[in-house]
Amino acid sequence: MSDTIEILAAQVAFGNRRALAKAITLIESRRAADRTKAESLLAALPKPETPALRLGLSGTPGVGKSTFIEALGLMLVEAGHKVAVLAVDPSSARSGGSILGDKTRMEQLSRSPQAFIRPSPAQTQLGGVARRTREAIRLVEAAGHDIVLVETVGVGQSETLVAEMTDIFVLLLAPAAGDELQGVKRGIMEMADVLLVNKADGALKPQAESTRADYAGALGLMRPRPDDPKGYPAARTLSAQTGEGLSEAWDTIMTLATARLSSGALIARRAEQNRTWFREELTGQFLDHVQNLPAMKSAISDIEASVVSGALPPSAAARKVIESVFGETG
Ligand SMILES: Nc1nc2c(ncn2[C@@H]2O[C@H](COP(=O)(O)OP(=O)(O)OP(=O)(O)O)[C@@H](O)[C@H]2O)c(=O)[nH]1
Ligand SMILES: [Mg+2]
Repeated sequence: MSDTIEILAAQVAFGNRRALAKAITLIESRRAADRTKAESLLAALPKPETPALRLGLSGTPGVGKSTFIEALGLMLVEAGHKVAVLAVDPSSARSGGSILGDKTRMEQLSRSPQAFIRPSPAQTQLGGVARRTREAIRLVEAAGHDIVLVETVGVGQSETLVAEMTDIFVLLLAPAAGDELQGVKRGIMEMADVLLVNKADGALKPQAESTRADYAGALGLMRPRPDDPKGYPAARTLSAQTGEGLSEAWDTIMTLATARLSSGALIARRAEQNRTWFREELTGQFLDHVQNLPAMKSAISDIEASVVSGALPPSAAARKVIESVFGETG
């Protein structure tokens, strides 16, 4: 390992913010030489003494995620925690507007020396986003952040991705008119451990409460997770803007976290996540490796034209390529 990587690892572990930012830039890089360095860096990091709490947070645009993170983050920092906020946005829809919004909405938190906020880089591949975020979690934990928030905009597959790398998944919702469940997909509801109906303030307060009751009813119909304490998944109301209900929401999250930690469920979940991560890395690296074999490249270019012209079906052509490189696959 090179000296510079060893020094960078030590600086990250010491809690140096510039080193942390630099380390995250390194793991985000798609250059092959940087990947090798990133792997050495990750290997050189010390394990945190106590596991940090990894929280996933999702909610549709405008529901109040940034406002919530700002309020919660400041509350936690005041209580002596070190908080990291990472964003997952595979669609890279987070254009100028949102980043600008985040800068103003998380203004105080982003100025706190006890907080570290890293927006999502523009990335196209879901796999790349997953790797980058998991590795960034490792880095911020090594830097002493004991609470890691992973935020995602409620679109498509990103919730699954975030739920698969966190200990507890929180879904932020808006007060709904009528008894509609806001078209929240069942799969997303099933992933949620804590549902928080935000904006329970002013004129919206009664609506937020009835929305909470509707969701609580829907949650009651779903199969509880056997290891979780009674009452979970839970639904609460809060106002990220006024702070009302914020500490109760945090208590709801912490009660579950404590229960999962003492029952061993949290450690078991992480072990399973490590297994999934390893399998995904294996598949990804295997693909990269095989696709870059010279024999593979030439076999592909030999056959591609006949697929394009319609002379060969794609499936048969793919099999032919693989057999020509690796022999009969049976
Ligand atoms: N009344 C009320 N408004 C809120 C509350 N929380 C957030 N808002 C407002 O809702 C709007 C959106 O808030 P954001 O925190 O930017 O929402 P977001 O989920 O981060 O939005 P995106 O980043 O675009 O996905 C802003 O105008 C906030 O001021 C709340 O608790 N009560
Ligand atoms: Mg936001």
